[in-house]
Amino acid sequence: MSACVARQTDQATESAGDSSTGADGVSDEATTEATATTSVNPCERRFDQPPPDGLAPFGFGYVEFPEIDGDVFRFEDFDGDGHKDLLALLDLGGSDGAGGIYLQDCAGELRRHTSLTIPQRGEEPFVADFDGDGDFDVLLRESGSGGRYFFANDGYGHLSAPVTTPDTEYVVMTMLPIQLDRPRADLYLSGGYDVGGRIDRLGSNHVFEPLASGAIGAACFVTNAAAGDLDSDGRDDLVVIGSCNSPRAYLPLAVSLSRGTDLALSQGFAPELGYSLDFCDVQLVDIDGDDDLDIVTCASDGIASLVNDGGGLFDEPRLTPWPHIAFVQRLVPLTTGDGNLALVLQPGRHSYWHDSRQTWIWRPNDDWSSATYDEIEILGMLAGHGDFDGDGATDLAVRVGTEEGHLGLWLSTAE
Ligand SMILES: [Ca+2]
Ligand SMILES: [Ca+2]
Ligand SMILES: [Ca+2]
Ligand SMILES: [Ca+2]
Repeated sequence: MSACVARQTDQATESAGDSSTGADGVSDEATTEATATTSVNPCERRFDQPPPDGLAPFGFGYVEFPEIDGDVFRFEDFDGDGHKDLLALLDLGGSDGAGGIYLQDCAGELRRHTSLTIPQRGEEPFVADFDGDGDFDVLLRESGSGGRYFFANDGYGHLSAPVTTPDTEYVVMTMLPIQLDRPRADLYLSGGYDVGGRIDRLGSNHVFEPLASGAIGAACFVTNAAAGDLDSDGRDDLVVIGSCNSPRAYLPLAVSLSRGTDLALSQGFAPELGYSLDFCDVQLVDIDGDDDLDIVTCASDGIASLVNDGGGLFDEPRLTPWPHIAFVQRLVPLTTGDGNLALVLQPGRHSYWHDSRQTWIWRPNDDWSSATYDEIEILGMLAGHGDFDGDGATDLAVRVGTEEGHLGLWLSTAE
């Protein structure tokens, strides 16, 4: 945990003269809303009373922020002070999209810092350093398109007006940041069938340009993807899942390893597995404690896991049967208070046929041959995850409320 430091006041002073909401849709509210912060003892977190069947029995505390509206939340250190901050986004894809950055102090309190107006079709946010200047920027995908809106961070958590990259010439199935040349993040875009995929890099004009293209990713219709350094060479690698109507090329799960600023397909797992891998999050997490990233996702009959040999080569998928898998689209790995890995599972946001707030905590045995699970009440829909408080363990953000959503945080208290 980083040392407790008082919030610097120079940034608030610096931006005090810029309080208007201009044509760029970005305003600064640092000074006007600073007093909203609740005062507690320095570096002691407050917790609200969690439900008895929530995540508290698994080593989590709960804190709710009714004053922070949002449907989607992301944690990163936007002002570079060592504390993760919050990006909260509301009504993505709708006509009234809005958002803001909240800075975190060492007591875990959040103070509204900047607002942003979301372009009408902006959705699916990504936070990464796309321009390589050492701070976290924000990218929104244009709904149903390959278009993008880029917001540059000035290093202090103020975002620029969005710069638009036009739609691509082909249908983009999936998009995600990938670090092939750290600290800069590029953007992976999957096409379909003969298109393959593409890596785009942000240009100096803040518009993305193709960097590499070809059979990147390889699955026909990529439904989910994840990037992480699978072979420990310092560059991100790529895992995609998807489906394809052309049997010859059917690769429900494909692994591509970085080769410079390109990616080369290294493994594909094919339909003779007897089940499909599709439509659920892919997560890269060390499931066997050997310090390399393994793969976890959903299969048609349970949870699928693939173990890394340390060099980015994977064993055949291992299936842990689980009866409720058909409803699951959201999968978040976290560590419970006993130090073991668990998965939090929820139906997707658009699972209208099902209670999208239904939540399970799923805990595998040592060799993942079976698992125990409990249905739990986490008070909202999964809306983000990451290490919010800097203790190295994953925390969960939930969207609380049925009409307007606000932030609820499940914070790991495991030492
Ligand atoms: Ca910060
Ligand atoms: Ca940046
Ligand atoms: Ca790598
Ligand atoms: Ca591992």
